[in-house]
Amino acid sequence: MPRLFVALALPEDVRERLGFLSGGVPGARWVDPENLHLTLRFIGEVDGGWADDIMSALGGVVAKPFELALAGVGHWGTKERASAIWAGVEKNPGLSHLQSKIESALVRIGLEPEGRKFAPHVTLARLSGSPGARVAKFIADHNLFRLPPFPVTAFTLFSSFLSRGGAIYTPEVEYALLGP
Ligand code: 2AM
Repeated sequence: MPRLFVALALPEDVRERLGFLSGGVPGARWVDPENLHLTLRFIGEVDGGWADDIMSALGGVVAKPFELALAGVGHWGTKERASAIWAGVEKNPGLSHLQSKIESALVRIGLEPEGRKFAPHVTLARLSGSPGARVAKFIADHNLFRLPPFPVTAFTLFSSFLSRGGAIYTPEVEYALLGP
């Protein structure tokens, strides 16, 4: 059964520039640039019938395109026991609106609500046993990280398969955001 999640795919130049951040943290498993994305809603494993309902619910989401700027870096966990480092997002009402539309569409068809507050981020690396001082240095070194805004004109339903080489993400359906 596939694991599903809803995310923003990132333009190639954005993924490439995020890729330049990789390095300098022992114990970090850096996400391949082609796999970098911004999760809007993790769904998890679902069986076939659900997948159809999910696809039609997502197809009913109406939201406008917006511009998105990635900025800042941060980590999950304490510095001494950090589990991941990520790039952040500048405050973005268009993104929050889209995420809440997706959340309510999925809850309406019967998925469990996501209990956690939406914290938009692009995971750059997953960490195990990374020294706190090196995590702190990474955060300090990239304190001023910011990419020029790019247009977001669609969101994507991805499937995720865990393989020996790590997760493989496949875009399954792309949903256009509608003008003006
Ligand atoms: P992450 O980037 O913060 O690790 C595909 O696995 C995407 O879904 C990832 O971006 C991951 O977020 C997110 N994800 C994976 N497992 C999750 C879970 N149990 N709850 C919430 N999000 C999850």
